[in-house]
Amino acid sequence: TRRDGSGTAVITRTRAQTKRPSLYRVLLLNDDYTPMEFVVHVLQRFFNKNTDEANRIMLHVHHHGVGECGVFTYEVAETKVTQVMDFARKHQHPLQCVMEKK
Ligand code: TYC
Repeated sequence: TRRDGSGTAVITRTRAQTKRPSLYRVLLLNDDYTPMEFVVHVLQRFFNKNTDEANRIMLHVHHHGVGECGVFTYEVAETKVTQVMDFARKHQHPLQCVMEKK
């Protein structure tokens, strides 16, 4: 126990190791209407994928229904989902982006 600047008692406990943050997958979902080029652009713009990787992920989603764009901490994953959903809505595409705990 120590006292802080105002004299308040502060109790701290030691821990064996600091906890690593939980990780979340950000996923794109397939639909019948969003243009393939738009999905490729999203992967390049928000997930920093090169042209080849963006096309590979887009085609994976197109054929399998869902695919991984990246793995992030909670706040970063949440920000990516919001950015993609806002961008899709702005362009009037039904593209869906979601996150799931790893
Ligand atoms: N299925 C869409 C089409 O044929 C392309 C598409 C791919 C849409 C991936 C969404 O997450 C998606 N135009």
